[in-house]
Amino acid sequence: MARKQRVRRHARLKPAGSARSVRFFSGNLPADSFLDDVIAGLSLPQKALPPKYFYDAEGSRLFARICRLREYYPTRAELSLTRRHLAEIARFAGAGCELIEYGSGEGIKTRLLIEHLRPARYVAVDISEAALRGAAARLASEFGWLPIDCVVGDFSRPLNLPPSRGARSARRVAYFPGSTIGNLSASETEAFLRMTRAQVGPRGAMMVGVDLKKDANVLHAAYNDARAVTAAFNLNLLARINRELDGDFDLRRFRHYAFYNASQGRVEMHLVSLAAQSVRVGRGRFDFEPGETIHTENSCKYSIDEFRVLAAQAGFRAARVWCDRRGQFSLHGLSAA
Ligand code: AVJ
Repeated sequence: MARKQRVRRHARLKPAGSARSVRFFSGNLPADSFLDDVIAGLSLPQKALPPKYFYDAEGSRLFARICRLREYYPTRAELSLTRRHLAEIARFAGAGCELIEYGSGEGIKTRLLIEHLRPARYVAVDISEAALRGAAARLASEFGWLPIDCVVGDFSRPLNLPPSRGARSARRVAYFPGSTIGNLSASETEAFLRMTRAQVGPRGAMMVGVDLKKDANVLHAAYNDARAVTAAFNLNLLARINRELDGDFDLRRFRHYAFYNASQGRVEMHLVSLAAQSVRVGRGRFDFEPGETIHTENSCKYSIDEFRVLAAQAGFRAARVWCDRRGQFSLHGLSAA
C-alpha cells in the first residue's frame, strides 16, 4: 500500500518570504484528485474535465494574460464597477470585517477593497499555491498592518477556514469576484452559496461578481481572442495532464472551440479532436473520434434577476447590486440574514 498521503487539515505550510503577517495552510486537496478526476471525466460519454485544473503555474500565467486582452471585458468591467461604487461596497461589507476571498488571482480589486475596508484579517483561498504566494507577498508588502491567511484548497468542496487570530471574531464577509461562480452549474452554485452562508454565519455577508448576459458577439470575441491566448489556456490543460499524469496528448491534434450556448445562458469551451486518435493517461486509454470534444469549461452568464433567484434559493438575501457603467458586469451584495 502506498504511504498515507492525506493532507492534514490546516497543516501549516512554509512561510512566504519574510512577511511575518502571512500564514499558509493546506486545505482540502487530496494528493491524487487530479488523476482521478481526469480518468473519470475522460470516461464520460461527453468527455469533460473540471476547469479548476486550468490553474497550474502556467495556466495561472495564461489566465493573467487573458485578463489583459482587449476582447476580455470582464476583468476591466469589474474593476471599473469596483472603483465606481467603492465607498458603497465598503460600507456594505463593513470596516473591520474579516474578508475571505475565493480564487484570489492577481488581486487588483482586492487591493482597492482592502485599502478602503481596512479588514481585521484577509483570508485567501485558492487552488494554486503559486498564485497565492505571489498575491500574498504583494499584499503583505503593501499592507504591513494586515494579517493574511492563505488556504491552498478547492473551494468547490467543504473547506474549514483557519480560526480567527483575535480574541473576538469579526463579522465575516466572503468575496468571490471575477465571475468564477460562472464555472458552476445551477445546483453547484446553490451548494456553494449554502456552504459559504454557513461559513460566514448569521451576521455575515457575501459579495459575488457575476458576468451579465449580453450580445453573443461580445461573448464570442472574449473567448476567441485574436492572439489565441484563450486557446493556449484551454490547451494547457492537456499539456498539464502530459506533464503531471504521464499523458501523451498530441496538442497539435486538438483545437480550442468556444461558443455561446444561448439556451443554457453560458459560454462553453471545448477541445476538439482533429482526428481519430487514442490517448493514454497513466494506465488509462481513451479513444477519440474525429470532431469529438472534451468539454473543459462553462462560463454562465446571468441577468441580475436570475442571479437573485439563485442567491435566494441558497438562503441569502440579495441586498445590493452594483454594475459598471456599460452594464457588462455585476457585483451582488448578499446578506446571510
Ligand atoms: C475565471 C472562470 C471567470 O469564465 O471567463 C477566461 C475563465 N476561461 N477565458 C471565465 C476563462 C476562458 C473565466 N473565469
